[in-house]
Amino acid sequence: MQSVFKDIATHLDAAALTKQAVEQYAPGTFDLEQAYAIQRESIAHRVARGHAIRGVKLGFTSRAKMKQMGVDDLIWGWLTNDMLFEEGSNISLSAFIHPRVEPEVCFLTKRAITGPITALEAVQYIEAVAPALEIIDSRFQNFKFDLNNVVADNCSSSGLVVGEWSSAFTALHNAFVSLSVDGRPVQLGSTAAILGNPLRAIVQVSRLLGESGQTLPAGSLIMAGAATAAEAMKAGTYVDVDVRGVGQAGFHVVS
Ligand code: OOG
Ligand code: MG
Repeated sequence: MQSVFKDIATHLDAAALTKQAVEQYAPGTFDLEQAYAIQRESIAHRVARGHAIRGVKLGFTSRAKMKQMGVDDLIWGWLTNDMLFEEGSNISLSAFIHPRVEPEVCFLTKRAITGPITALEAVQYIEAVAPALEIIDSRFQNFKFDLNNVVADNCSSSGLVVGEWSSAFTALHNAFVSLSVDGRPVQLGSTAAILGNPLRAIVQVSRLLGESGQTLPAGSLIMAGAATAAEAMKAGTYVDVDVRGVGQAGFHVVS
């Protein structure tokens, strides 16, 4: 890897660590393939600090998210165990730059994904599904980025809260989703907004892993992408997601 890309990975990793937003890179600084290489290098920094890889996340799997952020391509990034927060816990804004929260579903794999799988096979690879909240925190100023920048920044990944696991796979094709703040719904949607059915996230992940020559072990998490736009996190509130027929998950935002 060219040292200029190594430096970008170090710079983005430092932005996450110090919670200082940085400027987006100018178009042409790196292409999409180089952005994924920068992403992997920034994850290597986390792993070197003792954090284990726990799975992957997809981004821009719903129109609502594409529209909110102005990016139309599906993206993927890595989840590490330092991103996991307990359901119902207090999550401090001080751990982030300008965090937002969005409603998702999370899968737990039961078999290693080592090559492309079809939609019909997807469920055979899944141990369980859970309602989930993703905390995204772009390392870029004003939460603004283009496709290559957000990919290099590990797709804004910064935290997740996962509710109770179940095998409610059949509910997923069109489950009502609500994101509430202090019990008041702020974003409403359906799991159908996520690739038509969030189970397709498994298919997409298998394809992307295959293309990049990587595999995902059994027991990994897969975040399918948000069903609705994200909301800024505010101290003193309680945020929760309800995925009807699948369950609920929430956390307290503290300063
Ligand atoms: C990029 C990450 C997108 C999703 O669920 O669509 C994403 C961002 O919006 O900052 O996580
Ligand atoms: Mg997300």
